[in-house]
Amino acid sequence: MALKLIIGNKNYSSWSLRPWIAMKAARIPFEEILVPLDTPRFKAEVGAYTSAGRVPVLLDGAATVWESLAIIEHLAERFPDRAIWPDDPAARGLARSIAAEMHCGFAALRRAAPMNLWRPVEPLAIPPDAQADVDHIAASWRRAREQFGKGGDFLFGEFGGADAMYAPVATRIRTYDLKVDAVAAAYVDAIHEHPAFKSWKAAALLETDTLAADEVDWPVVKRV
Ligand SMILES: N[C@@H](CCC(=O)N[C@@H](CS)C(=O)NCC(=O)O)C(=O)O
Repeated sequence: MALKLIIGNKNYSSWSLRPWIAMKAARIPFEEILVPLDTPRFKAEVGAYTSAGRVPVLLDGAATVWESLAIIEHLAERFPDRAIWPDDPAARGLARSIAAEMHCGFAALRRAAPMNLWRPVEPLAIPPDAQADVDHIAASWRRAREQFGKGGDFLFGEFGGADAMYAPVATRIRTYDLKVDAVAAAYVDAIHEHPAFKSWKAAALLETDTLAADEVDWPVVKRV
């Protein structure tokens, strides 16, 4: 039976992007089911799969998996030949550590600079705790790139689970012109050049539903 991934809006749903891009990059076929966020149908439709009532949700035969990182772990187990995590235990340990940190952390950055793919690139002043998140993320990226990233443009060379977890952060750095070092800036470019990301973003730009909470210029909605 084909895998199904339930996601929210492509412009805003950063958690949905994570498993979606992990699956596309790993060439795992799946059916995408988009349920628009903050609509009357959302709670009913998503709630039918999990009382968490949030996306993403992966349906894989008898398995229903939610939480973006749990989905990526499920995929790594289910498709062991797709190198979602690095083979080398030291690299894998770092990849899992930073992926877990993303999953449970960086609230200040997420609050100050929501993913919003249709907003034109314009600088945004973010508070010191959000900049501290950015600085720590950039340090993790530098560590991964320098120690394990020689085989490609992504954190551990080829695109993998850690890149999937951080792809939305790369968009926040780009959209709000946040201050990062040259290694992080090059990595942000690599994410934006990935064909799977380009295809997600192209679909996002066609969307029309607006979420006030994710528009930092509200009530103005700036669109490219
Ligand atoms: N920790 C969860 C976060 C999921 C989440 O917050 N998803 C948002 C969309 S990006 C959502 O479903 N929001 C709808 C709601 O809370 O009603 C994960 O990793 O998947």
